[in-house]
Amino acid sequence: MEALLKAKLPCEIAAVISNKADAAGLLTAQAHGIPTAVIAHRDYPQRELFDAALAAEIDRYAPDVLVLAGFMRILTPAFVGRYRGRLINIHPSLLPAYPGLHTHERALHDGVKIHGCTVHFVTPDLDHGPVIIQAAVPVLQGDTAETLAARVLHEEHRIYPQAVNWLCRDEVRLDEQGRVSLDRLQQGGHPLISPGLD
Ligand code: NHR
Repeated sequence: MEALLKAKLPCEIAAVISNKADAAGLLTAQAHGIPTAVIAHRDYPQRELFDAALAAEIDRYAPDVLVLAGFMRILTPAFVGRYRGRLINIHPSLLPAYPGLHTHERALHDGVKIHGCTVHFVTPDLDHGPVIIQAAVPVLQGDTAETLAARVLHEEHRIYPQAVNWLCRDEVRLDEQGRVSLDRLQQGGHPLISPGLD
């Protein structure tokens, strides 16, 4: 979230909303003069009721775009459908590899040599929404979950502002078929070989 604030995006950040009253991002938002709200999931006996309260709070601001950042509650199909094509998440793996939790530990356990992060549209299918942008990083000898997480996080802070920028400018969209279309030539795309060649 801080990386998004620093990125000087072509949009106004309407509000920061958390399900946890002690989320650090709330204080950061307040320090930037951004309105905040807490909708505590524990106050709601069912996910549908939590999501309805969350949507009601969100809709007070009538945002064009919704950005999940460290948001850890699975959202119901009704919620996701309400914001179709406008709701994105960043996940710390190269999806569709390692959906869910503890991605870095699982990558290390499997011995994969390339790991990374993915920005995707949120759909009811958890961590399987259409991919907008990904960054790959090498897994290095001696990596722990912490060192690997830090390497991935550095790239998260680069690709998430890019994805939000495209979405705010209407340069990326989710089409009727559920595919991502981007109004740009896909450039860059450098190969990553890990470990490197001799
Ligand atoms: N909701 C939908 N419908 N689809 C997605 O792709 C979502 C989503 C909500 C959150 C973020 C995701 C991640 O990047 C995300 C993607 C939480 C869980 C989870 O198991 C899974 C994936 C993600 C976030 N949550 C538990 C739950 O019962 C609670 C876990 C906890 O509180 O620590 O909701 O990682």
